[in-house]
Amino acid sequence: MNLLSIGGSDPSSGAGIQSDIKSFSSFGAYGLTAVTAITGQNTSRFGMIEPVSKKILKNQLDLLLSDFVIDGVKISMVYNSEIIKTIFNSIKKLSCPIILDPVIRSTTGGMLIEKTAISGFKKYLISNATVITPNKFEAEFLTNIPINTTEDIIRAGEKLLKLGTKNVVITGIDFEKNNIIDFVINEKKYNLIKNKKLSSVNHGSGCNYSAAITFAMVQGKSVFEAAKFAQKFAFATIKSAKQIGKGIEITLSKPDKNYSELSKAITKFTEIDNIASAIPECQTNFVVSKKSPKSLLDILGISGRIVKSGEGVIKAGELQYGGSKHVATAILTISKKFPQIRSAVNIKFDKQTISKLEKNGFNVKNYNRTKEPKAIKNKEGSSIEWGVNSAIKNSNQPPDAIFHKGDFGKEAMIIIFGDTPKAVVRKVSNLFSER
Ligand code: PXL
Repeated sequence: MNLLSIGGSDPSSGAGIQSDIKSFSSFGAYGLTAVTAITGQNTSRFGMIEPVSKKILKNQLDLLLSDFVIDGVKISMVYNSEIIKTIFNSIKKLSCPIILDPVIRSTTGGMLIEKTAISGFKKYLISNATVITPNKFEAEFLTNIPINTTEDIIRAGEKLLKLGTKNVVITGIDFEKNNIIDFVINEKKYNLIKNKKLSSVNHGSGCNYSAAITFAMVQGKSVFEAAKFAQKFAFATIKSAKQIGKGIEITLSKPDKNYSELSKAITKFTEIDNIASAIPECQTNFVVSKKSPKSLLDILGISGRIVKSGEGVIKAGELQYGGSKHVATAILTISKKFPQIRSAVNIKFDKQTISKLEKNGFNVKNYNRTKEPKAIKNKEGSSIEWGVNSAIKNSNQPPDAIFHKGDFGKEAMIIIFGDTPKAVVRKVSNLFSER
């Protein structure tokens, strides 16, 4: 997934485009940037701002848009009218989600937009946004509605919707002593998302929030689900904030261990002797899940597959949440009964493999695809759920493997399960290394 951040440079990397690159990579997305302005700032002081010329901004955007598939755009600091129009001219060609973080003022005091640019900001950018994410101050500033009650929030949200944006998320409402509340507002509906208030002054949490909602919207989540994801992410970055300079703390995202664990296991998998013989026609995916997965988007897999290449195998594609459908569905299903099972890989069906698994003392289950009810066969994606459930129905022990022998036009398959990617690759390694 390629995400483009259009905004200002913050040399402290706490906010701005530098922070977005960090956030995007922590989601496994690729971060592109177009700089609108250069700021001089550190963790104590906001210094100068120098907006870039429309010529170089246009050049950055033209070159990016002509080369990369842009899956989502986040716009933050835009500073002046010229920059706003230049951005508008580029993004009007795009059909991906556009998230606008209407930043007005930095925590350390710098103004991030000129007063004279506000009307153009509304006319060209708010009007074209999929979601805008003002905090309380920004919502007040943009609507001239002082926010003291829930009714004020709804009124401010509706006023912003009238400008053309499809959704408004007003963040950081602190009416309650111990909670912080975000309001998701669209078409006369509103929803609240609550979290514990963290009493810390920090640099970057707003940028982290809007980067996260951008990623989640591009994944296809609803605005409400995307806002929940963003609040969780921003909360975690505040919790792991550090005083890196001499002033306020910079928010930090902890690396997602699933990426490194799955990456390592995939490399080990590709190094197993004779592993090419284990790759089925439909190829192989290898997945790991977050704890208690709720949808395929909570399961990290390969956006392509593991494929044969010459005598060996290679990973074709990137690790991505939602990157696998079939193997991830098996995990989603099995984790409801055996929550400790978080990882799986599919390999080619072979009688020898099954007898070896059984000889090694592994718990092997199976299902019969020819017995699959018609209604399930006809429902896209439900075969695996049905199969896995029927395979583990009478089982009190988590399975190490589940297989089926195929059906007309359906390839036979084995899925190897484990608590971690490392455990899964060890099981597979046992099967193939001594053949
Ligand atoms: O947090 C908003 C923000 C966005 N972009 C840049 C910033 C800031 C806050 O300091 O400096 C460049």
